[in-house]
Amino acid sequence: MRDTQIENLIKKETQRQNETLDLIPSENFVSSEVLKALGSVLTNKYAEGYSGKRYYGGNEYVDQIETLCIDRALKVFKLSPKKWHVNVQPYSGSPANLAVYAGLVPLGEKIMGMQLDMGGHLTHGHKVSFTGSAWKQIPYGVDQKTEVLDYHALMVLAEAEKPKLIVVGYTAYPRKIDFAKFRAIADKIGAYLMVDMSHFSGLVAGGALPSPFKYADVVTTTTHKTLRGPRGAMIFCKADLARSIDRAVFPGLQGGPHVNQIAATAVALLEAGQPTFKSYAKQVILNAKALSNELKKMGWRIVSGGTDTHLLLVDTFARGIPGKEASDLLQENGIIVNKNTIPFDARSPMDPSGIRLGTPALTTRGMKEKEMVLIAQMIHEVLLEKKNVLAQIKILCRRFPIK
Ligand code: DSN
Repeated sequence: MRDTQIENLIKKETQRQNETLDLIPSENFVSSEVLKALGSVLTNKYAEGYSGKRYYGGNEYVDQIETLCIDRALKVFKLSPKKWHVNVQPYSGSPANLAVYAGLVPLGEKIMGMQLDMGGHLTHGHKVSFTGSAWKQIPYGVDQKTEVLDYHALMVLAEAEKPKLIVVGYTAYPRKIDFAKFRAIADKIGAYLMVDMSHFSGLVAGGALPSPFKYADVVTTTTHKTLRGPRGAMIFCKADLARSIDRAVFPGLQGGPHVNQIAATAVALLEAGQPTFKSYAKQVILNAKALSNELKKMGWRIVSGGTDTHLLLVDTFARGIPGKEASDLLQENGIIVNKNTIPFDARSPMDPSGIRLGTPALTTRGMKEKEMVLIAQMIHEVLLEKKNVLAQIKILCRRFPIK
C-alpha cells in the first residue's frame, strides 16, 4: 500500500490476531474468499432499491449477486422461497433489528426483550438504544436460581403486558432456547415472534443447534459471528411480511446497500452449506463444553452450570476477581475475552462479575477439546496463580495458524 501508516497498522493487527487466542464468542476469522469479495470493486457501486428495481443504471451484475445471496441464504437454512423472504441489505445487526420493529410495530408500542445485563442486546429495547425510546421495552430475564429461562414466568409477563413483538435470541445466554414455548406465548397474546439468531446462526446452518424457522415470524442474524461471513446482517421473514420489512430497510432506514458486503455474504453462505461447516459447527459446541467442564473441574463457577452452545459465562467474582481485572490479566497473557455481567449482577457493566468465553474463532483455527483443556488450565493459572503464560500461548497460536 502507498499509505504506509494504515498498511503498518493492518500488519500489526494481523500479527495480533495470529499471536493471541480469540475467545470472544461474537468474533471469527473469515476465509480468504470472503475477504476477496469484500475488498472487490463492488464497493464502487450504488444500487439503491432491490434486484430488478434499482434507482441507478449499471446494476446488471449487482442484481445477480444479490439474487444469488438470497438464494443461498434460503438454501442454507432450508427455507422454501414460497414461504420465506430474506432481505440481505442490512448494514449490520443493529439496523436489521431496528428495521424489523419499524416495519412491524407501531411507534410507542411494547416490545418484550431480554434485559441487557441478563444477556440481551441493546437493540432488544434497552433504554439507551433508539429501540428503547421509540418503543417501550418489556424486559425479561432468567430465573435467579437456575439462571435459565423460566417459560412459565415469561407467559405470565407476556399476558400481563401484551407486547406486540417478542424478541428471542441473546448475546450471553449459554443454553438452548425452546422456540416452541416462545411460539405458544406469542400465539396466546397475538404477538410477532422475532428470533435474533446473530450469535448462533452458524450453528443452526451447520445443524448443531435447533432451527428457529419453524416457530418464528421473523429471524434476524448478523453474518460475521458463527456464520463466518463479513460484517453485515440479514432479515428473514414470512412471505406476507416481506413488503413491510423491505420498505423498512430501504427506503425506510438505509440508502445504497454495500454490494461488496452482500457478495462476501454470498461466499460465506456457500461455505456454510459445505459438509466441513457441519463438522465445524459441531466442534464449536464440543469445544465450549470442554472449556466449561475443565474450568468447572478447577473450581470456577459457570453461570447456569455449563453450556449447550458456543459460549459460556464464568463468574470470576465468585473467586474475588472482578470481570475487568480478569479480562485485563488474560489480555496481558495473549488471551482475549470480554468482561460481562452475569444474571442479577450486583456490579456495574464497566466492571461486572464475570467474563464471557466463546469458541467459534479458535475452532476455525482448528483447535479441539485437547487445546480447550490446555486453555482452561492456562486461564486458571493466570487468574488464580498469577502466572505468566504468554510464551505458551504464542507457541499454541503458531501451531494453529489463521488460514
Ligand atoms: N457485540 C456483539 C456481541 O459481542 O455479542 C453483539 O452485537
